[in-house]
Amino acid sequence: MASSVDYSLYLVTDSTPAILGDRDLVEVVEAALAGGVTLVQYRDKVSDTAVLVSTARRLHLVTRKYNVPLLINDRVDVALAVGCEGVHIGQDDLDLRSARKLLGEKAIIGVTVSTVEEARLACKDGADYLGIGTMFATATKTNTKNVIGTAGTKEILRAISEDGRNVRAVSIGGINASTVQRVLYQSSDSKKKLDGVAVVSAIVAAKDPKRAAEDLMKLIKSPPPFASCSSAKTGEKADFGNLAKLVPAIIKAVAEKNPLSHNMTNLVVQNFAANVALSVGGSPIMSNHGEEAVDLCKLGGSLVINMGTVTPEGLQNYVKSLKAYNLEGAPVVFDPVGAGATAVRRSAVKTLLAAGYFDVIKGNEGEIRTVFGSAVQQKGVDSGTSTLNNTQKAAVVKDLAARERNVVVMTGAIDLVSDGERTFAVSNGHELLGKITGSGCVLGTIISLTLAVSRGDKLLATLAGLLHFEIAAEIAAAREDVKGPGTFVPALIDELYNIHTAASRGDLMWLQRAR
Ligand code: 3NM
Ligand code: MG
Repeated sequence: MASSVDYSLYLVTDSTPAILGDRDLVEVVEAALAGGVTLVQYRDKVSDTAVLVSTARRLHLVTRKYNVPLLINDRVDVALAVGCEGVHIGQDDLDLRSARKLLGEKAIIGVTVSTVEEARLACKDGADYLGIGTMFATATKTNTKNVIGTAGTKEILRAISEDGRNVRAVSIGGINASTVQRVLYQSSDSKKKLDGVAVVSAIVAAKDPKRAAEDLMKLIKSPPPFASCSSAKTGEKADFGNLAKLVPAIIKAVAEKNPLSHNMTNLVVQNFAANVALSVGGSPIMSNHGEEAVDLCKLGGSLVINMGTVTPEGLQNYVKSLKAYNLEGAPVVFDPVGAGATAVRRSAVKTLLAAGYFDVIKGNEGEIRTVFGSAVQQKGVDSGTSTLNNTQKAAVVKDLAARERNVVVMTGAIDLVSDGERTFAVSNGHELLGKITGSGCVLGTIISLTLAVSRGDKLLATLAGLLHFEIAAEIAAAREDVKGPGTFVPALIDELYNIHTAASRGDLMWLQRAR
């Protein structure tokens, strides 16, 4: 029994008025079963034992009708009295070994874990599955110990993949129709995927629990819209030369398709970013109003979220737009400007990573390391003093990209790019880029345009934007009329434009500089 359980859509019940309302729990569960729920846990922290047993008996009648196992939260005695299929125990409940002794080998026993240590112990003690949480902060259970997100969940999955018994795993906490696909996509490690998700309010509090279960199941069974912009196949060789050959076609496609680049960017660079987008053949719109994203995301372009002048209201607008673009499967670039400078910015990074999926994250060393989770103190938006060599930087970039299942760019004298499988160092560019404002920001804008026309390989799209920009900077800096940062800016815009027209003509001279 335990090994054949389907964990895809795991309903955890809640009988509190705030979630169940005045409906009958058994009716709600039956509707959810009709909608395709594959496993049910009766969770009631307040009722008397007699009520628990009688409700569990009624629930067991309907779960058996649907051939779905019923587990009881915490109460091994109730499970024994009812003769249902098992229990789910938390870290503060009866320990797993004792529960197993009482219930026997055939019972399904799951354990709540929020750390690698708890997960390892539960595996060792013979858990059938782990409820890994808390994925996102949730009003349903406010006393949870750790909000671990997709990154923390992935770490636990990686740890339990080392356990030979193939312990199963579900994620819990704040999972609903708008988050479920990303949870499954970003949590999964190459060696161990989530077997499913556990939800309370997304089904129990839904107006129509059957429909809610059906909708969730559909989402669980299909890849998220943004996965169409998928990265490399596992094990693919990183061949810079071969990839660089594909770059001109992408720059040409930007010129031909004139895609939209929706920038939610800082006050300093709006004008510069718009000019740069135009110079490479894009169609810029500077809009910081989150409500506009529902229309803009449908226009075939992409979004840049640049938190250079973040405000509380701005952050809410970023979240709205991010969700709209994710839903549409349209690419999003994240520029975590000054991420390590203040507590507000570090917190904004966390909020945004929990709110949606970024196809590309681009920043300097301090920013990327902050997004990765290192304690880095940035001064203003500068990178801060570097303590890493290039090999270490490349490792951070690769690990972050693997964790988020996206592409990460760390800019610097040498730019590092990775999709978690293939990692490249690009040494084009010029130091004058560090003497003007917004050079990193406008790179985000260019990458948004190459991503918009090349969704098949995000790493290639990112590399195309990066080479276009860095080589233009190199050519501009070498011009006789460029005397310093002031004259460099217009020259850079000109050379971005020149590469764009050269690529359209099929002239590839500029690309010979790629290194
Ligand atoms: N356990 P919803 S979170 C029962 O983190 C429970 O261990 C959690 O409810 C944990 O799907 C949670 O409504 C509640 O967010 C999940
Ligand atoms: Mg418990």
